[in-house]
Amino acid sequence: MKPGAIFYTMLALVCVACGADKPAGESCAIAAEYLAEHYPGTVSLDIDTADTALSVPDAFRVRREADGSARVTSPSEAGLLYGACALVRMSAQDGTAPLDTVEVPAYSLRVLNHWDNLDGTVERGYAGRSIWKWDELPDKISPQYADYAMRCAEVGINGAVLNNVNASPRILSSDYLEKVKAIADVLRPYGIRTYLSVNFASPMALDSLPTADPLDPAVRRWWSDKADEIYDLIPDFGGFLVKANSEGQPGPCDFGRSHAEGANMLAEALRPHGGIVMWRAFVYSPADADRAKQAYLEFQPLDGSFADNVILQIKNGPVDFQPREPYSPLFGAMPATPQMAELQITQEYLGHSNHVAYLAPMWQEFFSYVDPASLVAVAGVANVGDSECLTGNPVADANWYAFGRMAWNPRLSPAQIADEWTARSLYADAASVPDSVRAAVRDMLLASREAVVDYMMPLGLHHLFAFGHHYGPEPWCDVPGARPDWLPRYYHRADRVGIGFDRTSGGSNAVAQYPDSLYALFNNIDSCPEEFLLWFHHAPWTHRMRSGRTLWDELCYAYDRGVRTVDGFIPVWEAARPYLKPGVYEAMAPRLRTQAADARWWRDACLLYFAQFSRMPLPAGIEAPSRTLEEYMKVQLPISNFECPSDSLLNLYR
Ligand code: BDP
Repeated sequence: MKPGAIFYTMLALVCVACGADKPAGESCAIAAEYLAEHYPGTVSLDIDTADTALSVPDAFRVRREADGSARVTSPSEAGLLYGACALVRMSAQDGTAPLDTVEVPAYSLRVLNHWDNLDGTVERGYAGRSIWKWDELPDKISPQYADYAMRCAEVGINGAVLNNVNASPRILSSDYLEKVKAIADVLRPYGIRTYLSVNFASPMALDSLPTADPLDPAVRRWWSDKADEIYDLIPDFGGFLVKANSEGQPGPCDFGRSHAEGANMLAEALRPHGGIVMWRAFVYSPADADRAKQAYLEFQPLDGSFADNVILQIKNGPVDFQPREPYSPLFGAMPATPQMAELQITQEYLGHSNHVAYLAPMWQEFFSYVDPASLVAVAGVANVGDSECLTGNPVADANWYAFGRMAWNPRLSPAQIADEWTARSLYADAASVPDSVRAAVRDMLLASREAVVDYMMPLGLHHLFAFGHHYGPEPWCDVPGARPDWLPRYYHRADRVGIGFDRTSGGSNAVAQYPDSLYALFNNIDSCPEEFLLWFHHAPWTHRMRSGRTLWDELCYAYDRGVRTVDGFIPVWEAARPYLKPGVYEAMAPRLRTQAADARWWRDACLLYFAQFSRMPLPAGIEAPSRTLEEYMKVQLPISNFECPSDSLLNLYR
């Protein structure tokens, strides 16, 4: 349904959110404006604190009244805004409000993590520069802030950590806090609380304290004064996100203290104000022989020792946002510690903003192993920047949308989310799209992440990426002096016998970190799911797969399947062309060609490289590589972000 002139009549929007004798609050006004633009009928928005089904503030009810008008109720104004957005979403198919629907979010905290630096760059960001214009703030407010906030509100995202986890101490300087306040003031009416990533050594960097030891009284006072200063400016400030003792960041271990001691010190400073600490479990050191085990080894023994306003934020997998990883065994292993999942929306390891990779299936897979009820919150590393569409390309928005929808309800199906998103964002007039086109586009989205897994690193392979930019293949990569656990060979371990990382009881025994039933499943090469085979096993090239093929042949077929799948995206896109919103076809068509070319590059480079070890020929039906391994090994991409809608990145950078 299109809000055209004839439908564009908000006849009687009654906003009584704040009581009959008070003017409606700002969130309610935003909801009204949104409805006026997107919903053709009459709606009333009412605060309701008596409805027991609305068990948390963000919950809402959407109902169709006898006269055909719609009524949205919620205990909070933010809930009314979410309800208004849900009404638009739910009526998108047939133009009518649902009879009576109640929605209660799975988590009270649904937060985006921006990896934005104060110099305007975005770590692992592929959507332009930072949306936060630190140089202009607090005086100038970019209109993109409100656009961003509305896009978050549409899917119920209610928190934003503004800056990179590799945090500059300067974010806590008084000058920057004024800028943060200006952003927080824009986000607040959209139901979004503001959070900051903090550098653990901030007291030393900003005020020359001799230490950042969390047990030092002067350090504790510094943090508690800083919290007071922040809350004076931003009374609903959410709290801190911390990357400590990881990849060179300072942390409590530098002072002989534990992660719990560090987190609890910050928690104590925030507690009087109701703030929280999200403490990341993303730590690894070359100390243990298997990087995949390290977060568990470090954190599991600390179960029960964190303050109750600390949440442990754990990446979905045990290594680092690979196209496919098994879930991190830390989930569920710390029953006395609140935990949250960190998912990555930005496509650091999935083709940046050049490849289509719809991530809802990946997150659904995660939630099939990790009970959503065992978590207290979900975070997503944002794919937002200052590009016109905010996400670098218009289809990448599907992942921002899907993240928000799954943070609200992790049991939503990827297909339903895809249908909602395409109706809202892709088609000019969803009702006029033929079923065959709609189904083909949906199938393309649903197949896309698996296609990336296939053409980059199938069967449990991981981290074959080029050093630095994580875009192209470099299974051969060798950087003199680099930590071994940053190099692909550490992970694939290809040799004359076979390929894969032996994490079984006979190898690194990482498998023992999983519950018994999964331990048994993963540890045995015959029962291990084949999508995780080379994650857990160093399997012989001749290992017989369930298809009857050898491992080598299966690997070749998987790589080739990935290429063929993305080849198939191009005709789907052509068929969808007449129905897309303006500019969307043009933005994606060259990217799909790049993706198809990159998929060949991945397949050919990896297979040529691994063939040196397997010494087996490509099976029948697999396209012969168009270049030699030596040629692929010469490819150099620039380290900086590249947005590259061209026929082949490979040709550009040889
Ligand atoms: C890795 C990224 C790196 C991040 C790090 C993190 O390559 O840029 O700083 O994770 O999550 O995925 O801290």
